[in-house]
Amino acid sequence: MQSIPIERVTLNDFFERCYAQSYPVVITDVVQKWPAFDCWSPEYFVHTMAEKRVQVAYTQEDTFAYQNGEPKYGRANLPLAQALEKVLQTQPDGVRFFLMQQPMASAYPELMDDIRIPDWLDENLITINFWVGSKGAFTPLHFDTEDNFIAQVFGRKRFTLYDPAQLDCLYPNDKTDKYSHLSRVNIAHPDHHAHPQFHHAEPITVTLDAGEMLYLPSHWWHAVQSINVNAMVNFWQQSNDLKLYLENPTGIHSLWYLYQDNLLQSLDGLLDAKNTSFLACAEVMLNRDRQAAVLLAHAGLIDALMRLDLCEGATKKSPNELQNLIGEFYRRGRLSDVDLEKIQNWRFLALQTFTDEVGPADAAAMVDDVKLFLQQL
Ligand SMILES: O=C(O)CCC(=O)C(=O)O
Repeated sequence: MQSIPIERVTLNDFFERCYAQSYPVVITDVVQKWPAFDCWSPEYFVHTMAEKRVQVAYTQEDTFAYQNGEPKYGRANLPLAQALEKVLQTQPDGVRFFLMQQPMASAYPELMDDIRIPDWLDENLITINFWVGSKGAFTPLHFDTEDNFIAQVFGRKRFTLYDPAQLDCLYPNDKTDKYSHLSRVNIAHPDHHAHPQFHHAEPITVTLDAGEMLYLPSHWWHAVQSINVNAMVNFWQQSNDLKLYLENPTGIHSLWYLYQDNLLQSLDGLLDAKNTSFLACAEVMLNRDRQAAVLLAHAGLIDALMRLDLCEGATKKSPNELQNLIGEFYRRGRLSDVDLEKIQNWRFLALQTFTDEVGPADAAAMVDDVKLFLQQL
């Protein structure tokens, strides 16, 4: 399959022509201005933080893959100097090491002055990660639910990208899988018998050189190979593209991933910014994907309960404290036995969408009932 070339642009061009298009592009004139571009090297890291203990990933294969909801690679806790020594050389026993997705601000504060947080991102909303990859280390095909700005500081990486609209050719893991944002296709050795549509997928490949930054919009599928020993920093920030979750097949698939992670509550800010609600989205979705409508309606219920709790003076709870929250409302007489039963049934319907189809009448009734319930809450 021929790969589509990717454009290289200046930061000015990026803002004038590219950012709004949600299409991957390489920005050429950002990372070169960072102090890190001049000073980072494996020796510099050892010199700056030799004794710091770090979690380094290792595997017997090239690929840092997952199977049956578990990573197939291990993690060792080592002093940085030792971890880097292992990253620099493939070990005689074939084991490969990768300093993978290290939370930079908390775990590597001494490196923060060497980088520049892009001023078009919101410092309060971003996650910054630091990566040092060994030659050949391979991150298998997956998507993330955030926009990604990937800054290559030294060394090179090859990215293979697929548009989120190509979901049907990319064989994501089942919705129930903890890693449902991963593809089952090993793109280095595709099994065309098991994944016959994969050869229709149209990749975009790009080699990111030292000093370049890749803009990878949220939900774009990507697999990444380290061409040589390299260091990179990436910035994740939630996309402001609500339509993705309501219209795009990968965006819709990601609703189940986010539901497993946080009962969809991470979409709350995006919905507020777009002046809409989970319930309004659920109504729209009934005609497009009623399974997603059920999930959104359930998220709307949770959102309303959490907002009510905040209004009543409680501190913000995490979605996994939901059961306590419901119990608390019940004890205070805010919810009746009938309410509890309804809430339980809606939760079951939401869970049913992971494995079975919810029928059209049940989905429509749930969206209506949750709406009515929230009006009376
Ligand atoms: O660099 C890698 O190996 C993986 C990077 C990645 O998947 C990401 O930044 O989302």
